Amino acid sequence: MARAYIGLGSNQGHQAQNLKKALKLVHEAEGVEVTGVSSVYLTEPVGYEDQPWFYNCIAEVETTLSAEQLLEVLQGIENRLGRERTVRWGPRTIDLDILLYDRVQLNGERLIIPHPRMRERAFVMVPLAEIAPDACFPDGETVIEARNRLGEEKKYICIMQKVW
Ligand code: A4P
Ligand code: MG
Repeated sequence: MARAYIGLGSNQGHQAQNLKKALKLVHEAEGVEVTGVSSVYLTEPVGYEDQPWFYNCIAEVETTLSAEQLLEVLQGIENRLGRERTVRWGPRTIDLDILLYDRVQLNGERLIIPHPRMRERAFVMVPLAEIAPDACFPDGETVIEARNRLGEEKKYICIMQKVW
């Protein structure tokens, strides 16, 4: 059994509903159990800025699936919820990224773990630190240590909306 953290993001359609539906489908997937979910955060778009703000949250899961199998499940859910890929980093109904998978380091063509840009991103590290401050990166750094290195670039609002 592995413990993994999944980043969820939505900035199109009914964002809170999209997060809620995605969480339900993740939990219903064979071999995956959602064991925790952060608050939902309203966040300024990073990368491609000419798009609506995002709703972001993090789910903790326990899974018997390999990281590759988990990615397949997540991509199936993205497709089911109507994700269309147009602009890289552009608007999306739902984005599901594997952030951490135990303390595994992977540099595959289809899958890179830890998610390459996560440590610089407040929209990932703030909600992750809320539910898993002591979780470790493969190099031994904890989530709270990485989050505390982010400084004051905290352009987000915590919406205490229950999606789980
Ligand atoms: N891939 C490799 N590693 C992973 C992983 N750990 N988890 C591959 C998931 N996928 C992974 O992803 C492209 C390819 O990455 C996949 O085919 C998979 O094999 P994608 O979801 O199709 O495209 P994307 O999401 O546009 O690209 P990417 O690289 O995941 O984008 P990012 O870096 O996640 O950025 N601003 C705010 N405030 N909130 C956001 O949620 N999200 C992005 C997306 C940009 N700005 C944002 C947010
Ligand atoms: Mg993605």
